[in-house]
Amino acid sequence: MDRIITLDEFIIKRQRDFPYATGELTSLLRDIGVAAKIINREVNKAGLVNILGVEGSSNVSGDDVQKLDIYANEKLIECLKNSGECAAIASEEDQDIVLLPGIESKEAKYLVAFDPLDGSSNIDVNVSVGTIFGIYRRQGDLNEEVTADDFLQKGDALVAAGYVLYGTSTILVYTTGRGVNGFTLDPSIGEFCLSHRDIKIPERGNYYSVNQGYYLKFDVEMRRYIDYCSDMNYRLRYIGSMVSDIHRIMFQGGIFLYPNTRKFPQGKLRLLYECNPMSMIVEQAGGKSVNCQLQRILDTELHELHQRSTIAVGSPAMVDDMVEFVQKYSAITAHPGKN
Ligand code: AHM
Ligand code: MG
Repeated sequence: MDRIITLDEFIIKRQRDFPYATGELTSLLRDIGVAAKIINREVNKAGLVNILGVEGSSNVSGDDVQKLDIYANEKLIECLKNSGECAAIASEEDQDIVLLPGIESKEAKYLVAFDPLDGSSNIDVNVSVGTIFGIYRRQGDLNEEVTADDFLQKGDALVAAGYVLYGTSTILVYTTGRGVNGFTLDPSIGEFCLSHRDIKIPERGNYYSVNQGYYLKFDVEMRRYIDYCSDMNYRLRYIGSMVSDIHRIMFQGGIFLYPNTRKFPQGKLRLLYECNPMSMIVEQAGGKSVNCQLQRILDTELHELHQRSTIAVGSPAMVDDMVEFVQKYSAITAHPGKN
């Protein structure tokens, strides 16, 4: 049996790989690991909601019951205050950024953006959900108050990114730009243990993941590509939780798509705390991630905190196929007589 390596031990070991690292990022990642354990505990109790009380009511102990995504949001913020390394957060649950109090004489260098509970509508029916996070370095003068503009950095500026999948088991996957590693929570000892070292996404796979119910609302070139996936006998899997759908693709290969629809002309998913962190992880595992304008997600300019984006992400050869399709059919649509 291999020796158990816990998340904390791994993070500290990795810090030594960076000669000038001061431990700040290490502390931040550990804060997030703690929050993930607390959120996991609560997610696992979700099925007991009828016994413990429904949101907006009081439970049997007389405590107010919160919606889980709000709970997850609060826990992440609380845990990120621990080390004092995070100056501010941006979250799907908060319209504006939230400034975190500093710790004496410390200048917090990092900003954390997250979706505390992605796919939260799955909770009610016992289907997996996730947390997504991205860590950015503050630009400019650290003595000045953080503003929302400080978060408007391209995904390429991410220092670290990760997700936690609360599934049949709970797994935390993260990257600091030197490969991707996964840690499974052992509930008996309450530790995330290294279970998936240096994850590499397969070049191709047999899965495509898209809400095919919106087929008629997609652009024609995207419809043609989806027809191609079906012709190729790729298997359709769509959980409705981006973290879960992409996690499958990380190990078995495939492509995840959330194109523009009539309802969401810019796409539905958010660039800062959904598309960018997931794209960094996939790219670090050898995959690709572009939007439906075929621009690399991590190169996309950010103009507002909750900016939406389309996305096609996954196995590199499959993203390339998709790009080729879109180029070919856009040309046909633009010049119908020429083909
Ligand atoms: P959420 O952050 O509000 O939970 O929404 C994001 C989720 C993704 O996890 C998932 O891929 C997508 O929304 C599902 O949307 P749809 O139901 O339109 O297919
Ligand atoms: Mg989300």
